[in-house]
Amino acid sequence: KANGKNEAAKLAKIPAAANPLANEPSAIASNISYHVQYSPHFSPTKFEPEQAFFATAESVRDRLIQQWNETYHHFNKVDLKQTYYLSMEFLQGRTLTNAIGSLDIQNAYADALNNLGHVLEEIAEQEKDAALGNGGLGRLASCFLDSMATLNLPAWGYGLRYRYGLFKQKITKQGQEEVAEDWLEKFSPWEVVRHDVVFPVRFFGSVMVNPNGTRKWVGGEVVQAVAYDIPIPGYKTKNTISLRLWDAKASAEDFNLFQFNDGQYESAAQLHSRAQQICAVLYPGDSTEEGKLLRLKQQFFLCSASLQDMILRFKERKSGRQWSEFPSKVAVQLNDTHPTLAIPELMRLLMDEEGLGWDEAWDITTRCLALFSENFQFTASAAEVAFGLCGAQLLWDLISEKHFIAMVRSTRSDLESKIPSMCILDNNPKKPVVRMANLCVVSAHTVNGVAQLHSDILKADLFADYVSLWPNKLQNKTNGITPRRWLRFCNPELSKIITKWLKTDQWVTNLDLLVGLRQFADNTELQAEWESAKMASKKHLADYIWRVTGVTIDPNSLFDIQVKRIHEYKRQLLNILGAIYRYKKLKEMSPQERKKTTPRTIMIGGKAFATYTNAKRIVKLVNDVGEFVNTDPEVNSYLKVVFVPNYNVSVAELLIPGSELSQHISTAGMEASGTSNMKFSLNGCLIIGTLDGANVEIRQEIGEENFFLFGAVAEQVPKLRKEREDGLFKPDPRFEEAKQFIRSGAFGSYDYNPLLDSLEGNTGYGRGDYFLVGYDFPSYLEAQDRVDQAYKDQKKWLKMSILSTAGSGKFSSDRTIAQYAKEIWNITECRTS
Ligand code: B1H
Repeated sequence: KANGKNEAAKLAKIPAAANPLANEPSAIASNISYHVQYSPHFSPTKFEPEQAFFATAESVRDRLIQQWNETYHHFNKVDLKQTYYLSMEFLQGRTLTNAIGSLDIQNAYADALNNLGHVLEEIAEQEKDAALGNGGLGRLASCFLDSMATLNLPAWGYGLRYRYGLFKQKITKQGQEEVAEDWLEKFSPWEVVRHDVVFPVRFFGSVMVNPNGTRKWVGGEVVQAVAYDIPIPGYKTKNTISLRLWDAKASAEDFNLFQFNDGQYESAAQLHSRAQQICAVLYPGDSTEEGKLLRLKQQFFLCSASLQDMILRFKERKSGRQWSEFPSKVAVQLNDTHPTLAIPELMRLLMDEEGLGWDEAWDITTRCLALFSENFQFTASAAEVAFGLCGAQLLWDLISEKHFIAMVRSTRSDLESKIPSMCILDNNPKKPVVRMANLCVVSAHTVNGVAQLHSDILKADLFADYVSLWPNKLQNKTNGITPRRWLRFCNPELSKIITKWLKTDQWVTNLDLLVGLRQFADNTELQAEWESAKMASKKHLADYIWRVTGVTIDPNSLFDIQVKRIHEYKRQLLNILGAIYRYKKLKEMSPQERKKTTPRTIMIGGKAFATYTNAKRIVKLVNDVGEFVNTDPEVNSYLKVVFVPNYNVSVAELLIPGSELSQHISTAGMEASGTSNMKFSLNGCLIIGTLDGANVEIRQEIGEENFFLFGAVAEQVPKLRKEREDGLFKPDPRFEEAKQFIRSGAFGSYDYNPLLDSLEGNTGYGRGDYFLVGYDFPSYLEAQDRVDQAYKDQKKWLKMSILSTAGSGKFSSDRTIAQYAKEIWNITECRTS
């Protein structure tokens, strides 16, 4: 441990390195010492872990900047087609370990820090997660950036620099409490502000049409978008790409000095404070009209600034080029429908700022854009956004769907009756709305789902009419995860074993090589090593759980984990009802019988959206069940239930290596893909799950016998819901027993009735059990019995675990991104040598 003051005094005596960017521990130590002294952010007397973290990060950044700038110049010079990935979310997590791992200088940094009296792992834990996202959608964006960099692809990410990312979850007696998390409270050592990259973004105002037909959008509110870049290093390659995050700022002229001097301080700074609202928080509540408008402003801000930046780069890279070249230089990928306003904004920029005609602008726009759709529900009103930002007439002109209608009529008269539902605009004269999903499908050259099942459902249901119009527009690209963060760096013990048995570490960038582990799945030596790595991770996790919850868990019990956003369709309720049933059965057993059971530790973690009441009730229930079960001395050595607070990327990095079973138990047909299922499986964790999202493909890859399957399949779901509605469903007595136990007040005085009512049929207070928890409960319990049996045979379990890892090669985001690059974006490698 560093002794703050003395260490700081010693730093000044470390000699300057001849080459501060050399990767020897002594040069690194002197570089760190340099930053403590000459990039000071703290008093000069301290060199405690926090100060050491910032100085270490700055020294890593020096190394990154060098190759980052080279990549920047190289992309400019070679001028290949480049992909721009627009996303409202990026869930980056921590950067330090990932960066030094990618630069392949972990050991040198560990030694350098040791010499300075610190331990690398402890220093890394000082870093705050950059949580500019919610869950899977945002983490996918971050995994994709990692793969784009590693595959040396000319590609960039664009997002927003939210000051408060996702809230910090505190668990109190009331359940979940949200606290703003200020990842920029001190500063982020990774971001670089580009004072020269600033674009105006206009909101509201009006449209002036000149006599010659050209338009000018004037007035309204103009906010400056300022670029902040974060380097994204590829793994063991020089290529380092950018995540460009926009911050919103009013200009000095917008500060009303006259009003200020008149004592009207608030109105003087009104435009400044309005600008600041835009990037204040990720997902501001949208139950009010103001909230809806703010979200839309955020989306437009991202789209407008990013497109202006792309256009400028297109012009700067080569002067005097033709607009027709634009689609061969620029590919824009929209992450879900949130950045849909990129479509009318690109049209506007091309027509009104660059003077192109509608047809040419439309041709360019549609050839650049691709989208992947995440959501099944977006035809509903939630995705229909009222006009407003730039005036109905302007939007109407830009996306002018008379072209679309004319095209359908002239080529497919059989679709005439479908036109009203396929149109972009809902022609309601009182309150016209844009159907974002339709706008995307009509405008993008490709739309893809994120797992095979999801893509099939999109084609069969939501987009069926478009499929018949454009048979090749809809594609599938099954999601993936980066093996760097999600195995190599978060689970170094297991990684070492894999490298030893495969006799190469090439699997880190070619994950298909993992299949080579299959031939050793029965090997007792490998099994012993596998078991001891898992045990080490479980102990590490048990220690963490004790620190954050005060609950002691037994590393010899089966570690069973469900971590993801809390949502009714993800069915954490099914999990907890199963736990309650398990508790009741344990209670009924004799001590001898109990001894024969498989001890379990059930861990559940995740955040509930602040206004999603039922999700918050689920959080409260899990906590209450935990408190009850964990303090029952008869049972608590056979069952523990733990709610893991504040689930985020860095907590996931601890949980996943220590997991043995994980639950991916959504109602079939409702989870677009899921990506944590891939992370768990890659780390040798077995899955209990439904045939939903990417589970289907994971099960295919790792083998049916290694997957604990249960539950209804997607095609059955509508019929089962109908039966539930018609009162034809007879619930299993075990389901009734578990619910009854909650109703009895066993878990305290909190009113769980509204939650339980959601599980009843449509009669009385019942709300129909839309997510079919009751229907799937018996088969879930049976699958859990199979888990308990399998765990008793550790040799068999270890084999299944090895086969899970061995079969996870397909789920590398390198594979996903290579497919996007080839089949959608049409971009090729651009390696910086
Ligand atoms: C996913 C979202 C999402 N899809 C809107 N869509 C949100 C949409 O607060 N909002 O407004 C928040 C999130 N999130 C997830 O994307 C899917 O549910 C997962 O199944 C999928 O694996 C993931 C990545 O594709």
